[in-house]
Amino acid sequence: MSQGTTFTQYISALAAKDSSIPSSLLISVSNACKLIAKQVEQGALAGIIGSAGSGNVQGETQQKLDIISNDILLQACGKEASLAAMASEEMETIYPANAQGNLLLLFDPLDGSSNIDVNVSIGTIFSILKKNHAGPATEQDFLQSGKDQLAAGYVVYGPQTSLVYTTGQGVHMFTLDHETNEFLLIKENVQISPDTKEFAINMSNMRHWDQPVRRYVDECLAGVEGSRKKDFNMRWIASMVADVHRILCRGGVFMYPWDKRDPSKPGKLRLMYEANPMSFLIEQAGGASVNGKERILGLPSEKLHQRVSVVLGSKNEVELIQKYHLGT
Ligand code: AHM
Ligand code: MG
Repeated sequence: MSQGTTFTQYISALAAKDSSIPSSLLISVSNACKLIAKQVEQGALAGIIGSAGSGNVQGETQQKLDIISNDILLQACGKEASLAAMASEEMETIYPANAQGNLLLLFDPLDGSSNIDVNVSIGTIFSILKKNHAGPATEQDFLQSGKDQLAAGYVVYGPQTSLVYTTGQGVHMFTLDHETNEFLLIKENVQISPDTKEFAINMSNMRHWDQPVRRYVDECLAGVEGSRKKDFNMRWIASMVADVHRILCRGGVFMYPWDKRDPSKPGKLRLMYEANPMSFLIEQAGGASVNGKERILGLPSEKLHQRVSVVLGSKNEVELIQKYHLGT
């Protein structure tokens, strides 16, 4: 479709040919994100900066904007007839919508919370699943493997507000036009280059990493003099949405691996509403996404707020890191 097509037109045209595309829910999510974008832009002027003084189920301090964004998504999507229930990083258990609905929506309403107060890019991540039975949804219905997602995407609130999504038919990017308040198509079928000279990881955790991650990063740092024979650059935004957006735009590898700070935790990031949707996008764009040894989209999901180690991005780089983990 031509540049400038609105997200609503784009998704409606696809749904006219393929009824499995959850077009109405996707449009509701995009509308909620426009409202969140307004709050983000206003910042202190809207009184949204700072801690809410509460904690979420993961024991993390909630920011005002975490709660505001969560409420906006619940409100905007709750009216959607096709939606049975929602689950969020900010809610302990599921939030019922319409018992007759056959879709499930998961989201991280405001990813990169530590960047809200300092005016750095943040985002909303979402994933849509099918409910596989009649009657009200249960938490168990959400525990599906990532490969069964119907749709996934994110909105990044940065210098531009951009929406990126997939329904398993490529990855498409839209940017919010403030004149018309519409997301307009800027790029179809985004592809990630298989090779890269850029990696993203929180280096302050280096002493806690496992050997395969250390080996990979040490080799990147050795540059042209080392075994990789090329210099690498490093970026870490501390907003997964912004780091993944950069990788979709110009390649790279993102890692939030397991580390020894809390050995019982499989990782920091959450499988259901962070790693799964991002892995769907990355694979659809020709990249790869693993937890170290295994493909993230193939992992069984055991609980709503399950954590996972994440290595994703340019295919050849991710495969090399996977090889180091497998010891092959
Ligand atoms: P959040 O959902 O509470 O914002 O946490 C997830 C974020 C990711 O966006 C980002 O990659 C990571 O946490 C940054 O963590 P750290 O501050 O440990 O570098
Ligand atoms: Mg998050």
